[in-house]
Amino acid sequence: MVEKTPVALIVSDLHLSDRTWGSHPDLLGDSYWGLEQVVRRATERQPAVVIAGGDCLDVSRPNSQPVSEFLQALAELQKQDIWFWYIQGQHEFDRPPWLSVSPWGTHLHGLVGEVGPFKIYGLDYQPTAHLPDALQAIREDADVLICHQAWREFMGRDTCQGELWQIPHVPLVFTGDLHQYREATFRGADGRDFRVYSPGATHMRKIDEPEEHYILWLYDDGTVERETLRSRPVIRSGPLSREEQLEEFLVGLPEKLAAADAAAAGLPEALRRPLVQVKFHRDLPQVERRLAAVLNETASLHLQEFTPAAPVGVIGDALPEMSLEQREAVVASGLVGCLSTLVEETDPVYQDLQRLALCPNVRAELQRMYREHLGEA
Ligand SMILES: [Mn+2]
Repeated sequence: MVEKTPVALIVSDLHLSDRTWGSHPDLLGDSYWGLEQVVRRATERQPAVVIAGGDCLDVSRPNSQPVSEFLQALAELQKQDIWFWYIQGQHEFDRPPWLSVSPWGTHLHGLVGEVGPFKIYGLDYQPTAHLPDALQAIREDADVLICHQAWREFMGRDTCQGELWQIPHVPLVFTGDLHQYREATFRGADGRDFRVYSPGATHMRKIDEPEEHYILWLYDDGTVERETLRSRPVIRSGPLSREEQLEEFLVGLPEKLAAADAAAAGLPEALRRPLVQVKFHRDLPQVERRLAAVLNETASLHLQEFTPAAPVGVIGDALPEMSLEQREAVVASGLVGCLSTLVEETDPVYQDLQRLALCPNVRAELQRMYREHLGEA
């Protein structure tokens, strides 16, 4: 069977930067590898255009390497006559956009790009106050929107800039900003149904983001297909409340590390180092030392301490229809363990609640989250 030729490769939140986590300088190269995979797959499948949905760069005052890597990627696409269209996210926002230093690539903001049967309209990140007008200004002949916003339907009421149903007339929307894959159908104010895709980021930018990452292929019949990118391996402990749970995790860890190493075959050297996230009850003794003894510097360790669970009577009574045994299991898993009984783990609300549950200072964390969602962090 002949493989269909895609019209466009769609990617978002490449966040080109040397390091992802200031706290873990041993983790390098994830964002460059994301871009490399994009160029490689575009080279193999030859879409007419690569479209980037914002946050191509991580900051609006980047150092030279991210810019230089992007220039090389664009030169490579130019050599093959694959267009590159982009919009800006809040992270990289500048006038003129950084990517305009390249002769290749088109800043699609406010323009309609015609490719295959599509007329694709680009909209840079808009602050809340400007979004309604910007949406109304989407050109009437456009049938695809590429944008970069926090939408209420995906991110919750308190942190959003707008609501997807406000988007006029286009039947297909791609949005950056949510570092998570989503696809859903919504009904617009005009009564039409339209499809929305969030490709998610190309790599993990925060410890609680999903470890799966994707690019999207758009075909001329309007179908969209996702393809998994390869990423640094991640091992997560789940909440460890009791000594037996910690012991079990430590015993099983070498096997998990071996599996992670096998899964990392073929990745660039810097990405083969797995990321190990361990959430533990603060009363468990010497957790870091015991983990370090097993890891022997072969992994990047992210520790998250949590505080004691409330007594069974407090949380247990509020849990719906569970046997005493199930309740005890949930309560023993701590505050974080309880969250998953109330909110789906894939729900962004879950991630926010989890952050708040694990942080030492709720007020400071809320302020940080507020700034992040405004794009000021
Ligand atoms: Mn982003």
